[in-house]
Amino acid sequence: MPDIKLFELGPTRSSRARWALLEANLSYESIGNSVDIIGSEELRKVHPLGKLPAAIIDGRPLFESAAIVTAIADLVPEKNLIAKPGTWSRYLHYQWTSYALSEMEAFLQSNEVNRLEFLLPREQHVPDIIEQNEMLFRKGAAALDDYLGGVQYLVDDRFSVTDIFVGYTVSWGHEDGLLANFPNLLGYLDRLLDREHCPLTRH
Ligand SMILES: N[C@@H](CCC(=O)N[C@@H](CS)C(=O)NCC(=O)O)C(=O)O
Repeated sequence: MPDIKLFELGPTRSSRARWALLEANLSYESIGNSVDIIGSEELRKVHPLGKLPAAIIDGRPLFESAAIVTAIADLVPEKNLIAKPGTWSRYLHYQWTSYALSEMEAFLQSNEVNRLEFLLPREQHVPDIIEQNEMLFRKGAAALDDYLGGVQYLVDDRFSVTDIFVGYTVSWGHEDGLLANFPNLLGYLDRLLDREHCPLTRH
């Protein structure tokens, strides 16, 4: 069994890694689970910005939730949680995780940074950016909604860690009230929420 330590906290993006570990049926040591872990010395040794999630897998540090869920899925090839390395389907995994991060989640993150004092002091907020972020998120979401009109899941039309990653982004958009007019995204989210280990919240 691999030795896995996960720096995590509740519903943050670390829940992607926790969900992948549960689907993989891999046990792990949970580190943190308190807001004090963010930015701590201990976490900075693994993630240079002190953000969550971060993991140590067989002694090797890894950060960014996309990298962590990919590594977890590759630990258990028999579970079919990700397309095999070197296949076109694997490139589609990278395509959709990169797409969700850059064309959708980046705008949600910018909104959060410009709303919460916890992340940035109020005097550094740029409230005018929020409307533009919502418009750009919807643009990215519209293309994903179109794609999900023809399939149930993103790669090879079967559940994989690609859906764990992208599902979190879609759920965050829903929480921010940005999924009106995207019925396929709402249906996709429902399918993910029906899964036993899904940590996402029904909004
Ligand atoms: N792209 C990163 C985002 C990491 C991130 O921003 N995590 C948040 C929690 S959801 C965090 O630790 N925020 C604390 C901060 O920004 O200082 C990932 O997907 O792992």
